[in-house]
Amino acid sequence: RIAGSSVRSGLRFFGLTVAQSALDQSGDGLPDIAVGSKGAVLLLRSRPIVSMVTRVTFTPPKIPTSISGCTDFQQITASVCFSMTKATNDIFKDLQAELSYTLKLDYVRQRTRAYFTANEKEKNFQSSVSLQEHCAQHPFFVQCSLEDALSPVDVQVIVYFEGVPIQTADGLVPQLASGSSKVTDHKLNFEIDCGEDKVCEDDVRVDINFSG
Ligand SMILES: [Ca+2]
Repeated sequence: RIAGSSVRSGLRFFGLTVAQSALDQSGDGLPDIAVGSKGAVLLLRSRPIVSMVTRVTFTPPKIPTSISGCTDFQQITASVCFSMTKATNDIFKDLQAELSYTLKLDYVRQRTRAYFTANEKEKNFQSSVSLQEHCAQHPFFVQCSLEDALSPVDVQVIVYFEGVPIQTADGLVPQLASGSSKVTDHKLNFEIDCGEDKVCEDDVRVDINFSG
């Protein structure tokens, strides 16, 4: 339901008539609806819809095993990439959006093992994206001599999407598809130490010695 007052102030009898078929009057490949009110007919244009995928890779890809014996900290760089693609078959070639996103490190734990700077386990960033992949590098640190160097460090990305008005289309604003996830989880695993030959085998032996 669209209220007349949300379209233009002073409209009377908004919705008096509604065009039966949705035709593309504006010629941008997206259907429009003509809605009549007293003394005026307004063309409601549908907005281009985009989907977005968030991808995170780490360098190094796993937390090195040397971390258990280190005296300082290990730096890891998260490469956060956003790919925006069109979900509607429109004529626009230069759709843009402003993203603000939050990176949360080891967020499932109360005592975090990763941080950006001292005690800072989450941070906000901004990025302008268009219809190609945009990546940004975010270095952070993993503590040394961890008590738990087995369960992965969970990194969460929360994205807030704001479409940039299209100048050539009277300020029509791209919209994010409802199916695009705004919150994504990524895992940073520990390298498993399998000895010098780098081959991991079960090496559990139990010696039971009955005596007496
Ligand atoms: Ca249209």
